[in-house]
Amino acid sequence: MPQTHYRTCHLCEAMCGVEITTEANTIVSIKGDKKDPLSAGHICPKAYGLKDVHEDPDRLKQPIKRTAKGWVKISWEEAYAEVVQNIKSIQHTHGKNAVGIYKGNPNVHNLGGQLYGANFSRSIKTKNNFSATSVDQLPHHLASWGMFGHSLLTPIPDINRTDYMLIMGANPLVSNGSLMTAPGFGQRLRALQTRGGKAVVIDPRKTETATKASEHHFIRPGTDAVFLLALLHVIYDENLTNLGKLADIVTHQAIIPELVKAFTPEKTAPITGISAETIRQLACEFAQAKTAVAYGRMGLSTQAFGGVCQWLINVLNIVTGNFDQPGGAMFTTPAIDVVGLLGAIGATGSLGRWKSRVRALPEFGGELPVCTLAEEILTEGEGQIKAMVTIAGNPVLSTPNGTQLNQAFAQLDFMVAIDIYLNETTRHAHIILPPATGLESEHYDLIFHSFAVHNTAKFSSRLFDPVPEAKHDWEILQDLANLLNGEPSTPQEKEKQQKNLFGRLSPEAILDLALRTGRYGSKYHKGSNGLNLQKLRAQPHGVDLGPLQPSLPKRLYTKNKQIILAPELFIQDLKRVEKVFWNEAKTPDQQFDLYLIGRRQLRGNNSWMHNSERLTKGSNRCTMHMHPQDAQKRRLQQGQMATVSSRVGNIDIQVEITDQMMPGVVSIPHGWGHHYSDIRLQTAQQRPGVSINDLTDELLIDELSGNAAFSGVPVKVE
Ligand SMILES: Nc1nc2c(c(=O)[nH]1)N[C@H]1C(S)=C(S)[C@@H](COP(=O)(O)OP(=O)(O)OC[C@H]3O[C@@H](n4cnc5c(=O)[nH]c(N)nc54)[C@H](O)[C@@H]3O)O[C@H]1N2
Ligand SMILES: Nc1nc2c(c(=O)[nH]1)N[C@H]1C(S)=C(S)[C@@H](COP(=O)(O)OP(=O)(O)OC[C@H]3O[C@@H](n4cnc5c(=O)[nH]c(N)nc54)[C@H](O)[C@@H]3O)O[C@H]1N2
Ligand code: SF4
Ligand SMILES: [Mo]
Repeated sequence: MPQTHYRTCHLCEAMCGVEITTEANTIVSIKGDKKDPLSAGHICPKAYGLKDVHEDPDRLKQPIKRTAKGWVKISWEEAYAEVVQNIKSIQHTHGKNAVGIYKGNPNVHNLGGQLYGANFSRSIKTKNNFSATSVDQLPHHLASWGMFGHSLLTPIPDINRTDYMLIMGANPLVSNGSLMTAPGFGQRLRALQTRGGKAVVIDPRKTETATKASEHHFIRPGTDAVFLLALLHVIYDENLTNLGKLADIVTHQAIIPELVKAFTPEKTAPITGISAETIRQLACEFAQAKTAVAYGRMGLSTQAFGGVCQWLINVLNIVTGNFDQPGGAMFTTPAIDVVGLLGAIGATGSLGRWKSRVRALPEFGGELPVCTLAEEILTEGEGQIKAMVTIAGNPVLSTPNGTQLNQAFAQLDFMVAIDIYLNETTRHAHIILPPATGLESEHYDLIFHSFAVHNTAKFSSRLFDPVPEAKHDWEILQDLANLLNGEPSTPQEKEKQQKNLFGRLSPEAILDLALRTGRYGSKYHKGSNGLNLQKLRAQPHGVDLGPLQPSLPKRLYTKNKQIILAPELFIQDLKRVEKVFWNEAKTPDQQFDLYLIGRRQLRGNNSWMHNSERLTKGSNRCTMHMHPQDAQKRRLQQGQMATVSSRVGNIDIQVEITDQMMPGVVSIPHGWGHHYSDIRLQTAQQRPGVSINDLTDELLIDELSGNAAFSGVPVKVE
């Protein structure tokens, strides 16, 4: 008898509802769940990846250890003992900071990882914490921290109700939205256009989103800060500001016109490649639209002025009256308000409490920028990293100058990876601890419910039982934390341990507590409406909690519940913008005469789903896109191999000539490069591709936040 199971896909931020049919314990179909209140039936090709990962013969199910004779299976007890012994002895000899931690993207899509990750990190007590945040959205956090007082209080574009959407450095038609959980983005875009609205894309590539949008303009990579300053210049120049109901709670209003004064459309056009006329048109349209929202994502965060860009996006929304208003940028009111829970314990973010040892990059929210990880391992001296713990991350492929990190990992005294695959990063581990994953896990998205364009709550029970000896991420993290902490030796320690929820409760129990005491919880809403885990389990499609609602000033975490329109750190950083762009018009230098940018692909998920035949089959996708003019100049033909080099390295890659690229800019997807013979990724190795991060440069960063600047890496092509 076929059975039907409903759950939320945890692979990306879109949180699509899926309907999975099984027969005799085998998946026979995966479809979109039409009754899902958020995704209404939408899924992407990766949804079938749920089956592929579940059934993948290469997926690890038991701890393995690297020995002279290759990888051997060991018991959990043996693995734990060896991990704990090594971490303790290295910390004893070299100090706490000698152990580094890197947490990758799937942690954020994992209930247990989210709940237990911090507790685990505390048991290591290192300042060398790294994560994928600093190759991704760190500038968003910085802007929120500076302006709203909480690094996670993230404004979300209310795409369902807006009349005008300015999309910069994002390709939601492929990515399905990021810091904007918006499954079925294409449909939402069509609905926006059908109701007479307009979507404008600013991107150095005419992306899938740009093709469907109302208008697209090429921009020279890395110059968005200047473009945004010019938009604001016009808006002030033409008296188009209108703060509306926020006027009384926004500080520093007078300083913005001063800051943007010099950035005239005429002066900035040669820098950005967007004409003065277009800038004027876009600024007026945006400010005069009934409702409008500016949204900037990866392409804006991962550039040298990522922080400034995300700040200016917020400023643009605020000064045009498009903030905390339907159709503008709004905050969610989720069933479990992670932002509020962290706020209640004062965990609102931090900057620069300590610096990295080698390059003196600032701490942010307890982490250091990952672009400095390799040098922290390679540079000798006190505080050098001697051991690593990686958790659901593949930084050899996902962080700048992966070649260097690959070398650095190879010389560690000890490394343990909590991961489901033996891949480019985990091959350096001495021990790999593989968790149960995906369809074997219960799931509630703590993070992306908070970033969604509509409020819902959805719980997924597990579909399959993992192998009997399996452990979930949270169990591994908690077991290791307990072993590292040891038995409490003083009454105070004992009391502290007893108070620690994570020592006593399962993820489901914590989830239930958080739901019951949350905004819609059964503690406050008696009768049938109040949420708790039992109620949510009984609603397999999830529950609809309504559209985004205005919530200011209550939600702010700043001192007087005010929005700080121009935080000092951004005012200061504008000097760097002026220095770079006013002094030397930003043109590539003579040796590296092209700009390199990235390209996400619909049938890929960062680096780790290429072992699915279904997602990788067909013609080679790891290609370099290049404008016909640039190809002609270099006498390159369609499909030919070319060598691309940057300051840090070079790769050979097939050329795809397309006028969808801005002249002078080339694009390569990330997450490829599965060519090591000792990795257990049999399908991926048939189409290994090459890694763009063997070209990206660990020295190219947003100096303010420490975030990697992937956008616009200078390269040459031969
Ligand atoms: N050049 C360039 N580089 C980029 C980007 C770019 O656009 N351009 N994008 C950046 C962005 S946005 C991100 S988020 C990062 C991602 O960077 P990472 O997080 O470092 O890399 P992923 O490819 O997501 O690797 C995920 C790892 O988690 C493992 N995994 C999967 N599921 C589970 C699970 O349930 N439990 C555990 N323990 N492990 C699991 C996989 O096997 C894999 O090893 O890459 C960044 N790198
Ligand atoms: N299919 C698929 N979906 C995914 C992922 C995946 O790997 N595959 N990854 C997930 C993750 S971890 C994330 S963080 C999100 C990211 O979600 P998005 O941010 O929507 O994804 P990207 O495709 O990286 O979009 C970045 C865009 O910025 C453009 N760009 C590059 N440089 C510049 C610049 O200097 N200025 C401007 N204006 N644009 C620039 C690029 O051409 C690209 O179109 O996607 C998520 N969804
Ligand atoms: S868009 Fe994301 S959440 Fe939706 S099916 Fe695809 S991978 Fe899963
Ligand atoms: Mo990401």
